Amino acid sequence: MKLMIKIACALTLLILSPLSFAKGVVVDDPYARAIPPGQTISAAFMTLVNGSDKNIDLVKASSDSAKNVELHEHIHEDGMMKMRQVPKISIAANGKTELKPGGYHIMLIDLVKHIKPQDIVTINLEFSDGSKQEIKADVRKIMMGMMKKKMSMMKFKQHVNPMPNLLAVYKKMSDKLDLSDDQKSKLDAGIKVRSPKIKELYGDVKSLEKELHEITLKGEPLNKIDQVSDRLMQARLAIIEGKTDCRESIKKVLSDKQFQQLVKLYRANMMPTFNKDKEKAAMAMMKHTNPMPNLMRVIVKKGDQLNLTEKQAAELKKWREERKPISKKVSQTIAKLEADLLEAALNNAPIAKINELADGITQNRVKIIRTKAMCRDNMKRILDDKQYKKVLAIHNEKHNKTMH
Ligand SMILES: [Cu+2]
Repeated sequence: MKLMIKIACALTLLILSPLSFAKGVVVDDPYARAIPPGQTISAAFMTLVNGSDKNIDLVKASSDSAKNVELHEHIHEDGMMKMRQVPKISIAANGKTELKPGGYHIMLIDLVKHIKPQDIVTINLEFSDGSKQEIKADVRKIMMGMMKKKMSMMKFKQHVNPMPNLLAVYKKMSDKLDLSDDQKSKLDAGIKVRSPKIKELYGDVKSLEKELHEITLKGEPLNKIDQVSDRLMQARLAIIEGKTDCRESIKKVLSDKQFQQLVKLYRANMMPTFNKDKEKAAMAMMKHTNPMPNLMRVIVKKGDQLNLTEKQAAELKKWREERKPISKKVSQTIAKLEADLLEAALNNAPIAKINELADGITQNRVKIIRTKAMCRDNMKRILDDKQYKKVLAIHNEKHNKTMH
């Protein structure tokens, strides 16, 4: 009898809430942006998946967490990112539409209470097919689209250039330097000449690292990897050289006192910040020092998909345990040398000292690339063809996902 009641209740619930088995749109991973205290506007994001063979529009959103809820999109206008209200957000038949920072979003205006990470915001969605859904968006800390872009550019610059960016101090706080017009125009002229060259070198590093990654996966031999690695080091060295040159010419234009002030401002405002989370910092450092694909990670994380024999598993484990501390140490050495280089450049060390440190960095960077290339070959030796191909497939799937 009890069971009957339960079933009856379940049926009533199903009939009362057609949303629970709505065939139309499925909402995936809804979340809202955490906001700083005092702010009353936030936004919600999610992926809308349309499982039907008709186009469906999201036509309305509401929430008891905000007095006013609007559908928005981001657009580029006059070189600026702007957002504006839209009457609907379409989801193509059997397709999906992603609401994400910098794109479509649901704007939560006049929040009735402060929302912070780990809170839940309930949002009601209405679709053009007449269906309605209540979703629970968890509140997360996320960066704005532009901010994210800027941050990733900054990270990339730190990745390529271990030298202090002294000209940034001039660009951002020249009022604190007390420069004459003549000095300013000389610095401006220097920037105009140098900046495109450095930018080009940044681009070279980016494309060479990509090439290195790709040819390693393609199975190119060690000597080919060495060649690309060599070109990569040339580009990296050219950046350090260019930046050293830049420091020298700034010194020529500024008085000693002004230069000291410039260094002081740099130290106070622009020293690169490293991650406080230790594990994340270590991961970031590995990425910073190693442009090669991390195939060993596939073995560690997805080894169960590879049908490894006991012997293979043991061999891989042994190799990994031997190598891991070595890679880690080389990576730490690079980090240390780069920190030394930054200090040397700021402390007005002679060019010979800078070159010495730059050489040390280069040698260790080459060492990491070599080690990783050999790691690939050793893995190929231990695994059979099919298994190795599977490793590549898993790696590529993961890599392509994180690249987008
Ligand atoms: Cu908006």
